[in-house]
Amino acid sequence: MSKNTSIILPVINETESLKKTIEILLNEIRKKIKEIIIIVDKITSKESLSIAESMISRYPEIIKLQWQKRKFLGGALQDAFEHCSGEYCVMMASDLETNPHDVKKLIETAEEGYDIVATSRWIQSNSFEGYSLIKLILNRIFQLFFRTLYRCNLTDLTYGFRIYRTQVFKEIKWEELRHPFLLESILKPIKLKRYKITEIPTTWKARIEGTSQNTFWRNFIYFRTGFKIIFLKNKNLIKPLRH
Ligand SMILES: Nc1nc2c(ncn2[C@@H]2O[C@H](COP(=O)(O)OP(=O)(O)O)[C@@H](O)[C@H]2O)c(=O)[nH]1
Ligand SMILES: [Mg+2]
Repeated sequence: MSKNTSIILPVINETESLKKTIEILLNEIRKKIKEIIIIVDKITSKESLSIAESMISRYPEIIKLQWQKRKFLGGALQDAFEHCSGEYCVMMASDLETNPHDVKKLIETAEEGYDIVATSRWIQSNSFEGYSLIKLILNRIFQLFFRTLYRCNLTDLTYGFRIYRTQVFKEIKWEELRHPFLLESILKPIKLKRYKITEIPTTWKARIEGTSQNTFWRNFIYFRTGFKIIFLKNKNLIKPLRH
């Protein structure tokens, strides 16, 4: 399959890492990419916007800039997915924490016939670089707990690095505007049991520029999201059909 994938890059304060992400993607999988959507907010830095603009003027036929209407990371991703025109879309970051070299494998695996391919930092040992020990322990407990609750075999439910058949995004009703959208966007498809989902190993490396938009304490809100979705009726997870 060629030129069938849209890639979403949310940007707040990334500069060199945004540039490098795009360069790696275009070097390795240009033939597969239909579009790269850079999604930005009012708070996106001037430096980031100027890098985005210079990349767009170099690759005007592939890269697009989109201003988010909804707030926060979840809102940005939901806005961006509505603009995807590829058959598949990739959710990732532009801070190089999500390894752009793994996008090739994500696309190849999706093409084997999956609706969603997630990545996991818990398949191979030593996949985290620069992650604090306390976060590592809490993350592991969280993953084990929610994979048992949702009776699924995925090992990394909170990592926002996945490929989706774009249709999946258009069908489901999304609610979370902040980072827990990264959890909602896998739990709702799992709960619906109508999609073919798998995962591949990946690595995580702490960013070397800019800062995260998430705080340590906000990570606990993921529990609320995880519990809330298990009690929702499946018919309430799907968007009503438009006539
Ligand atoms: N457009 C947009 N991008 C965001 C927002 N929040 C985070 N991002 C981007 O999404 C990616 C992941 O967010 P980050 O803050 O690094 O979260 P963390 O890796 O979970 O700590 C980064 O590339 C951010 O710049 C937002 O509100 N709007
Ligand atoms: Mg990050």
